[in-house]
Amino acid sequence: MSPTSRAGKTKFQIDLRRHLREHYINENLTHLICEIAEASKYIIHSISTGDLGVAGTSNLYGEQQLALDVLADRILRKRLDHSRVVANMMSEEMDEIIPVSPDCGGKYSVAFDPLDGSSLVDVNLAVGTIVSIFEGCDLLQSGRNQVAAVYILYGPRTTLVYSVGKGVHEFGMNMLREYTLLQENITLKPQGNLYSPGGQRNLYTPGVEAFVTKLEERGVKLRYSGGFVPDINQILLKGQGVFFYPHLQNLPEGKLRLLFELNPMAYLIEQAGGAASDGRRPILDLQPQQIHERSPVFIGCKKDVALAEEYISQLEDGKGDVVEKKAKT
Ligand code: AFP
Repeated sequence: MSPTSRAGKTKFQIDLRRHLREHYINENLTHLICEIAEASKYIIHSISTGDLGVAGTSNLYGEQQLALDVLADRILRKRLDHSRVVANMMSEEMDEIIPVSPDCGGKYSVAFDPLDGSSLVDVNLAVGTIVSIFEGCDLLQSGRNQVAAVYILYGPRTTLVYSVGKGVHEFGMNMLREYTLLQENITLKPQGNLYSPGGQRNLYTPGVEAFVTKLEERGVKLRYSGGFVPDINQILLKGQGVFFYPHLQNLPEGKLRLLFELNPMAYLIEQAGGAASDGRRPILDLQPQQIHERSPVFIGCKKDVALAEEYISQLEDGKGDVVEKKAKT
């Protein structure tokens, strides 16, 4: 939609549905993203009023499911199930893909983490919902094939960030519980001055240890909340920084899940001009072999991610000395 068509409107009056329509997004995809936004309103309610206890069940990873995990999962699944535009869906809380419609035409398949960081709710830290969207029925595709990614951050304010491949845009929930535009076309600088290091430092491998030491020598500030959504949101909205949950000596595949956490966030960060790598290749180029696959991740400013890859390449894959100038390209 041309800027003049926004004549007389402030950006805060541009709601999510209008923004999607301005970008001529397919009606079904617009409806799907708006349904995800609607579901978040019920998740917010469950966070502020729900039982913080355990649900007495565990997910495929053997992690205790909190009552909130199960509740948030049910809310999102119900919304997607009734949306009429979903073919298959897969939740981090479930063991297998949930078929919704055998007809793939014009429909989407969705992988989501309904409440990422849920263990932080009982200490009142920010948590989020992460959603990855593919066209058609196949969820075991490389992240490069996603057509959209969305996250909702339940923090001091509730915000929603999405991309359909035409930039990254942020919305805030207003008093009427509508999402209205806060920022458009969010971009990252080539290099940052904050880092978000996951995992235990004493278990870092030589390349990762050298990478972190280099960041610290550069005077980069440590910002880590234990929640992937707030930590990535901070990097996006500050326009700089690098998050990593690397391969560890005792955990070569790292901790974070490829389909539910890494693919959607890598899609958004690349759309914002950043990079996301498993330490050796782009996250979005990884071909998942099974739905609950994990991967190491270095995500954020391009030069910082490239520097991590250089140290890992030189010190772990035996490719000579660290030639930092290459990381500056
Ligand atoms: P939970 O969903 O089990 O709280 O894990 C959150 C998470 O998957 C991701 O949001 C964080 O970045 C990462 O784990 C934090 O892991 P550590 O607690 O090991 O730092």
